[in-house]
Amino acid sequence: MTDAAHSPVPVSEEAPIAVITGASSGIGAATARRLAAAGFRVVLTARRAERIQALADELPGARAYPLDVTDRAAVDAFAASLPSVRVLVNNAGGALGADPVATGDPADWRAMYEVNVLGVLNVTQALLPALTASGDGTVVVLSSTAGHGTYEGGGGYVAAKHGAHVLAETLRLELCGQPVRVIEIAPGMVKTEEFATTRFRGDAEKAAKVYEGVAEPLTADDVADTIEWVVTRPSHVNVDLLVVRPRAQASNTKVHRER
Ligand code: 8X3
Repeated sequence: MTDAAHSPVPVSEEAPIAVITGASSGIGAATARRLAAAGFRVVLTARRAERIQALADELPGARAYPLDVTDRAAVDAFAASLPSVRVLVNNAGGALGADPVATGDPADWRAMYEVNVLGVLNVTQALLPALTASGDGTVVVLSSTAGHGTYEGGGGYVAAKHGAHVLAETLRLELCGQPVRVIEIAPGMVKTEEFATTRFRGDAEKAAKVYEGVAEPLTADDVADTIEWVVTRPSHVNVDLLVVRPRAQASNTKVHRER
């Protein structure tokens, strides 16, 4: 990134800490870049250590911490390593398969629930004391438009993202009166290097079909832009839910494709 919005700014030792999960690629990596440029000390977590270290090396004041958000003991150890936390961006997640409910693999459903729901629960629970102690905490949950409506073949991903949505809504109610806001971002079609490829287990042809003929799917940076915006609103402003889709996508099932 070389434009003014992304040019590095010096980060002081006192700069607030923003933790980003799933920061090794896509929306997580783009968010790390944006929040670092906005003056946060970013802590990048993901399972792939080399990737987050390489990105942390690029960003002033950044730190990488290899982490599997589904491993609660590891998440607790991570939380204990942080001196303070102002912002948590729960971005780690993903889809596995696009099978009908009738034939979907329960192991896929379980894995998606683990990362998209229990992963958010683990990290949020572990960091909540520090977020509250900051006196001005922000929890961001990256759900999906799949958390607000269904589609054929959505299967376990739709179910899990509904879980993430409900977790965010419930937490907001429960924290009302405390200095922590809970923000949900629900992106629609975002073309990242890995989301669809992972969903279709490396089948590049199937992955490409997701975006076929769509003039401009959202980019990871489009979503990171919304995350930067919600996080940098004044503390009393809570953007409960932000749904963002490309112009060519009017709903989960209505997408304009140019032939
Ligand atoms: C991704 C959106 O439409 O692939 O979270 O479920 S969709």
